[in-house]
Amino acid sequence: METLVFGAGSLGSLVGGLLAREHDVTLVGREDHVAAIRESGLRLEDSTDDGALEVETPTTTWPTATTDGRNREADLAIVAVKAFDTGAAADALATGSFDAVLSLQNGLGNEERLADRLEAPVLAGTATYGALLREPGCVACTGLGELALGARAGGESPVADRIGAAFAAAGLEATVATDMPRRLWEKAAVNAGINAVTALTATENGAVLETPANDVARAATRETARVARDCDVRVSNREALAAMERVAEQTAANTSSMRQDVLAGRRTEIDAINGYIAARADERGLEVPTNRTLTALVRAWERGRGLR
Ligand code: KPL
Repeated sequence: METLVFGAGSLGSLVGGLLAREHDVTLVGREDHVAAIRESGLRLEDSTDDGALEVETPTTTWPTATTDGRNREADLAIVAVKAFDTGAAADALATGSFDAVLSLQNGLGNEERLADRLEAPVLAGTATYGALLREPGCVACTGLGELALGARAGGESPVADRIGAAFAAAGLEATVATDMPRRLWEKAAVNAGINAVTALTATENGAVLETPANDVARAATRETARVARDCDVRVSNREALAAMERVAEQTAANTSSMRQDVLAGRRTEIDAINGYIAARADERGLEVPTNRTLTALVRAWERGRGLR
């Protein structure tokens, strides 16, 4: 399976690198990372207890993420760019030809943006692997997780079945799921609880298990489940809270992606997480004060940094 990974940051490089054990993979990512991979291949390190993921992966690369995906052809394009780059990724991918597109991104609304622009079927994906770009050319797997993919509106998808089988052939187990909307909202509920709280309090994920951060994280997660249900996606408060606290426990020592962005002085994915939830709640006349406050605080930080 010829695969283009568009947005080879930490997660994109990890998934692409693992797929490259069996398939032709092209990584499209940032210039320094790409240059390092060109020079000596992609190094995947295993920082979990498992000790099983150390591989050297030869890949082909291009130097810039949002322009050089143009006019490419592949069986599959995996979109792993930051949520705010989804529009630019869609524009670039629209000039190429792909049999299927798989979004492996944080937040909600990414698949719709891609599908609005692209002819190929767009699948939804969730990945709960911990991944960290240690240095250009080197990505560490900091937590083994689950990968799920399927039709973005839910239900059976022969395209998803094919891609799931291709992932399995590379030793990358992926659940082919018929309930992607529920999975996406549950993941959003996890991210809504953990990401902004850890970014704003400069803490690791485990901190949201302790008061007062726990109260804020639980409120954001509960509000998200409420909005999901109003959007006809069945996520109970209990399930969402259990998922958020389970992930916080399993990744207690990890730095959330939003905190990583803040530490690096980069724009965050707040608009696709708490901001998206607040916007959907607005449309539906629902109150989500915690998501609204977290969104306002992170956006204020971004404005102060000239990032928006
Ligand atoms: O997905 C994550 C993120 O950091 O964006 C969590 C689940 C919070 C793990 O760090």
